[in-house]
Amino acid sequence: MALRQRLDSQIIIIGCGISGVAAAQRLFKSGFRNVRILEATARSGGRIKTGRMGNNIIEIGANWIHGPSEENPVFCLARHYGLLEPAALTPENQALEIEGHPPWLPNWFSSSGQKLSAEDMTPAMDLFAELLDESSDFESQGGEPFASVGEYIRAQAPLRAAERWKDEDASTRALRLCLITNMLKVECCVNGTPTMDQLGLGAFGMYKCLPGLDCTFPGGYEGIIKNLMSELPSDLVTYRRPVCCVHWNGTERGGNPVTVECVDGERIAADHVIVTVPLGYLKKHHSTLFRPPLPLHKMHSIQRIGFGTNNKIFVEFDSPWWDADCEVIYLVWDDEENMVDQVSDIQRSWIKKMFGFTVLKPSERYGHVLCGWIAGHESEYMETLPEQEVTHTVTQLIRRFTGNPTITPRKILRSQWFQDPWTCGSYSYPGRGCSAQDLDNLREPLPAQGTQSQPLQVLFAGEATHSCYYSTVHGALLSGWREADRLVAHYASISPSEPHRSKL
Ligand code: 6YU
Repeated sequence: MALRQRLDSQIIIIGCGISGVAAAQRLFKSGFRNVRILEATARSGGRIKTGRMGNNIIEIGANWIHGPSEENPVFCLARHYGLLEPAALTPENQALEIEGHPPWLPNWFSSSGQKLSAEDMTPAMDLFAELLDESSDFESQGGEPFASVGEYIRAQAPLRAAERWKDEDASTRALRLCLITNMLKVECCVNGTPTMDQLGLGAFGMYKCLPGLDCTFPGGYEGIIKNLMSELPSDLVTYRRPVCCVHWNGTERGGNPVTVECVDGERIAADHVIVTVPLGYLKKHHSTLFRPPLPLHKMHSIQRIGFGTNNKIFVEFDSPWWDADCEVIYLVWDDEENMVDQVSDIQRSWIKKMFGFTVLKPSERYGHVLCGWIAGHESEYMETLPEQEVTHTVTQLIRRFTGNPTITPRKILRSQWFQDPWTCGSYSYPGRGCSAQDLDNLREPLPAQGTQSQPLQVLFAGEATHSCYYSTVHGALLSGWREADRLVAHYASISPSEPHRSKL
């Protein structure tokens, strides 16, 4: 009986990002047949989005496999499909413990047009890494001296700087504090937070890093989506079909546990719905997306978990102005000793939030292309500007930091994740006061356990629902598998003597 029900159960997945695709894959493998994905846009992949800039493949969304090693399912799938370069597959690469921060070779430039020396900058990089490391420890200590990572670093850095760098001249000490400000902006991008003052200190350590040196997909990240989709039925996904309401608890006529209402008016009956829409979308639309509304504790957690913007600005040059071995460029403003990571006048100074660039490698493949990174409200403002203005501002910035007034980018292309109506930002982070309970609440299915209604009507997947790999592709993928497994376990637990109330 359970097997028959499993085969017949109607399951709708909302969203065709990696979590939705993963859920579908696992359900089909487990014997479910009536599975359908409704996707708002005309494509699969969601925040995995590969684009082109001239002849170059560029990633508009996810960039790296974070921690490519045996425990990372994205790595294992990418290896299985032959999507990675040999260097990424070596045991040495998989064994590297980088704790989320690849050991890239940097160049530093200051706003007065100077190239800064590693000797002057490395002590500040080390101090920052130490403070970030300590910030992760508060999660297991059960208490936090400050509400946010930003406040902790701002309190500790000057004390340690005064002690450690007392023999340095004042200008070197000041410049090192400016670099700490720059590193705070880097972390805004890494964590997808508008300011490190919004990143909860007690929850920061919830994120877990896997071993392995981050790697990219030479043919584009979307390759993993295409390969997964090729193993699924070709009519699985209905594109351009945004969902506007999930009616649960049998509130719609017809007696189905759930009815999914689409923007075009179509109403689809289902036994189970897996919601994979991004947290940014949920924050904006949860009050209309669910009938009856979500339980209060879930709504509060949706508010407490953060969802921020991190955008890329790709810039192509005729020739490089950075060192041949350089992998990352940090732009240090020499008036930013205060360790404040938000600009006060966004309209005039939004560009100050861009920490610098990563270098697209190898140059034989990409030519001379940099990827600028900018997070926060400054990034959201940048999205509203005409491309010409972004180009002008970036050009002025590079000329100022290099002291070379002739450098002219050949082409610029930027992402606009905040304006994307189906994403409303980039990825999630644990906000101030956030705890593991909030992530539990977010992924808790509806109706809550213990009620009399049919169980598992609405399930929740997506990167923001993963307890320790939130904000990543592997976290999203695992969340899709998790919710599919929840349904598999549910049907496996139904015994013939306890008839399940499914009508289908
Ligand atoms: C990673 C990386 N990476 C850069 C940038 C971005 C992200 N991530 P999806 O949104 O994919 O799918 C939902 C679908 O739902 C979508 O198709 C919608 O159209 C659809 N939808 C919405 N509403 C709907 C409706 N009403 N009806 C129907 N459909 C609807 N991750 O592993 N490596 O390098 C980066 C990066 C610019 C924007 C990233 C990266 C995040 C991933 O892209 C993301 O988690 C998953 O793709 C999400 O998949 P999904 O299925 O959940 O949603 C130490 C420490 C600190 C902690 N953090 C460290 C980690 C750092 C993360 N770094 C990321 C960095 C970059 C550069």
